[in-house]
Amino acid sequence: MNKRLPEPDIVVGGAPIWRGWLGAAAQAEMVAALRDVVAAAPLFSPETRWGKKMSVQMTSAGRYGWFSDRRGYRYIERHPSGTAWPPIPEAVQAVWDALVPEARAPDCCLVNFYRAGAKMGLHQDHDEADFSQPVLSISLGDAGLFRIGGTERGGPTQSTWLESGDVMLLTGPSRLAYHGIDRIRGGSSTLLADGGRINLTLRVVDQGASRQQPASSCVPVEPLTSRSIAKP
Ligand SMILES: O=C(O)CCC(=O)C(=O)O
Repeated sequence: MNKRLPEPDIVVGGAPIWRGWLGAAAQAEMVAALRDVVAAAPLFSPETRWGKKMSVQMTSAGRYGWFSDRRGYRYIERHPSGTAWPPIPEAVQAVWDALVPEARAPDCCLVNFYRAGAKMGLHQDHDEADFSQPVLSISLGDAGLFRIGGTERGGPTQSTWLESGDVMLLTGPSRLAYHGIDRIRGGSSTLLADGGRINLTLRVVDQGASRQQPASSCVPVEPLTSRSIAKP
């Protein structure tokens, strides 16, 4: 980790967490930018390989967006409507630049929206080409109970509430850790007028320039089993 960084407030399952990294004004600014993302690329509920709708609604910004249907989980270069994903908002990119300045630029910002009752089963973020690059998570709105284990399914796990403004990294030993969201604490934040939780994850999907290939051969188009979302 970069030596100039402030120490994280807590490390859970190997994942450093900076509590309240974003203050109230920065959170509001980010939500405003995300409204533009959602206007250009509306939220949708992906389907699992088993044909069940996920309880979390999603969209993306950047070159790639995360997508799932009966063919499996994968990154795609266009929103299901056919339009290109909008650019990653500057305020979001700025968090990456501040916390992981030595990492490659993210090419995907997955936007997850959890209403009360939504959750995300334990899974690995395993569909990116280079696991030396971190995944950076930003939480906004209602708190979410985050659970993280090891790199094998079924091992011991630890939990922590991720609150609005918290920023976390999946990096080093936690990069491939199983993780998920067990539940949302409705009414715990006033950031979003109608409640709910937004989670952003910035990711580097593509291979590095030294191993650059045409985009069509970098991004998996066949079903992937690695991101095994257990129970949406
Ligand atoms: O909502 C969260 O905090 C976790 C999101 C997540 O695990 C993912 O998008 O892969």
